[in-house]
Amino acid sequence: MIFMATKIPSTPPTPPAVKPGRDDGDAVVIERRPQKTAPPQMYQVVMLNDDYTPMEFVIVVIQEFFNKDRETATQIMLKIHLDGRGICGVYSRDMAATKVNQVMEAAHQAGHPLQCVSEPVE
Ligand code: TYC
Repeated sequence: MIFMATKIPSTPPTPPAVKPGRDDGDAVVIERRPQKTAPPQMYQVVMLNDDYTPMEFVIVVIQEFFNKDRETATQIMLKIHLDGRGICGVYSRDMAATKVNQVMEAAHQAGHPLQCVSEPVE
């Protein structure tokens, strides 16, 4: 036969005394572990300056393929023109490669030497 306690004890059990600053032995320690899966490496699509591609063509390409408004596209184009290179967008590796191909294909079709590369973000 199984007997079970049916009464609530009149005095609740007193917790064991814990010396300040000491572990009482029952503490649950949750260890902070480093994240197991690193976030995916992202890639920036960098456009390069040249002396021949018309500024207007670059602006339109940046608007079309990188979804920038005309104002932003113009600023990016001018940065490339002045600095030699500029970031048009940051994407997953596949998407960055697609953007590079789209830009290179459009430039080739139009007969411009515009160059574009993708590189891992630091
Ligand atoms: N330097 C070009 C010119 O003066 C304009 C240009 C800007 C070309 C950006 C390429 O990625 C580029 N016509």
